[in-house]
Amino acid sequence: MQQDVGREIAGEPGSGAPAGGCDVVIVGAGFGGMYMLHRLRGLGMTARVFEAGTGVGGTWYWNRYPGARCDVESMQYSFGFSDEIQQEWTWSELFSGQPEILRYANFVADKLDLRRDITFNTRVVKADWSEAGQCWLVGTDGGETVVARHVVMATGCLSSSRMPDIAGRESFAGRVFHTGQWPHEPVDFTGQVVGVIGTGSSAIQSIPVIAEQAKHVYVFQRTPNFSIPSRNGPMTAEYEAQWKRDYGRRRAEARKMRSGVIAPLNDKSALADSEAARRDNYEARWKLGGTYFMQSYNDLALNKASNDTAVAFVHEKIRGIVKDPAVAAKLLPSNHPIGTKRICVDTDYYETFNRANVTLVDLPETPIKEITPTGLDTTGASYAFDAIVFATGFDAMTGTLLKIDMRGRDGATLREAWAAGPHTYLGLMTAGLPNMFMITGPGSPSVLSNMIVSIEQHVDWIAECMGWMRANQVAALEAEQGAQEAWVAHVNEVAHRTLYPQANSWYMGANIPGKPQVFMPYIGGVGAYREKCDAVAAAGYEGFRMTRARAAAQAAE
Ligand code: NA7
Repeated sequence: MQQDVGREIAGEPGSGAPAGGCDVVIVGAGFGGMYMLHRLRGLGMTARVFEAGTGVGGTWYWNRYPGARCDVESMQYSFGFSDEIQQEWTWSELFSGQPEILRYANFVADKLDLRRDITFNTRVVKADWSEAGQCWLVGTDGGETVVARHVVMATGCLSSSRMPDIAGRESFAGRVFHTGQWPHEPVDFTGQVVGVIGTGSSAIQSIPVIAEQAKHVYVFQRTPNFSIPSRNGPMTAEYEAQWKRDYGRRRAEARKMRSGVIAPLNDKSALADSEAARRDNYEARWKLGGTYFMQSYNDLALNKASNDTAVAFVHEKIRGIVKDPAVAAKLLPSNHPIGTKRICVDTDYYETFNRANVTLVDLPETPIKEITPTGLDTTGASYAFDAIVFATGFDAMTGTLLKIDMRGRDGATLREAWAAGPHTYLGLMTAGLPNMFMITGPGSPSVLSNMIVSIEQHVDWIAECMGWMRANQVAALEAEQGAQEAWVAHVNEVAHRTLYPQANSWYMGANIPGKPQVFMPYIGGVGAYREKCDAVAAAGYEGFRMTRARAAAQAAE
């Protein structure tokens, strides 16, 4: 049983901020944490934000690798809550690169004067629930303990980067990088030989840029991925004005879409078109570029035969772009349906393999034996390089949350509660951990959606919930076990109606040895999910149990 120190610190449990503390501790100052802070201020609540980095921006603060870019259009991947912000900010490209998105995050932080409530360079390492105080005691790596009525985890879905367990990894004497923890100072690969491990989204974006600079690049590929050209380009004044004139309507429309992105849909099965019509359609989508390719037909994620037609088209494109047929053959993804691993979006990825200074090493053919002081040995050859880039991904969706030692009611830990995979109610809360909210947690659309749209929806829901709790003198709110298990079953059931679970993806936890293999995000769509969350709130927070503030409970006796 945890030592309950909340009574002394917090005094009588009420529904406002505990004595000597604040209403809310927010963990993380990415887009989720920033908007949460702003909303809470609007409610007159006090909040403290803790951020491990030295600045705001979250994902866009850490992922500074060459070529890092958002695969959702900037006019859509941006905050919609403030007309002033959306009218004032100007994007220079259709799909913005990391530096510009980070500038945008800083612009928002300045505009809303957010930094005065953010403690940078500080990680939250533990959080203990005090039953007596009905509040959390939040501990940081700086040794500070903060008392708060609520905790909001705005920790991001891809924030724990992962280094693979390859023998000899520590022995490499050259420079070592991970795409998710790229240095802040410019990295110059001029004249250098670089080994890139991984061919996920981060690798696919960075390899063409590194290859422009480096003397030679060795790409170590375990699983080929599907990638669609982004067709990025400069923002035109006309396109921007079109959006800005119509932002109100378009943001509302995006919130109802499955993906939170306004996209050209096609309400037709791929099998309903003739082969020639299908080819024309795929050609048009390939020219349009980006993730819209997956919306070529309405059943690419549902029907294997339909999906196969899209696979065949992309294979043909890869064969057409890559000049050496043997290299092209190695780049053809074949062990998962297209889109069931996050579809990649690139600028000149496949073209890069036509360069004389790029070599593809197929790991299934010649697996890695070990990393050596000078490079890497596979079963086929030894490679020497000056630098290694690990583009090996993240412990997605749960990694960062589980690093924090969270102990809820009766000492129940998050780690135990999630031993068989994340169990949440609506991806917002977990039973046993009262007043602990997650922004885009597992069990919500999160990574399958436009993250900013989903962040705004969660922040609005959480802020309204906290306002409601205060107005109704509720000290604590917690997911009911039954409601949670029904939601987990629904999340699973919907996922298994699709082809997604067929891939060994990070959506399934498959990239982390020993991680439970469950489909973590909610695939039911952003619009339907929002309706469900709103209905739960309208029904007096159905599926949540409440503890009334002591004064209110006494008055009722
Ligand atoms: P991903 O998509 O998880 O990609 C990681 C890549 O690293 C992937 O190709 C992996 O191959 C590869 N990998 C991982 N471990 C190893 C080892 N031990 N040996 C060789 N190759 C390995 O991460 P990203 O950062 O690219 O993208 C994450 C998300 O960020 C992306 O989906 C966007 O939403 C933005 P595997 O496929 O596991 O065989």
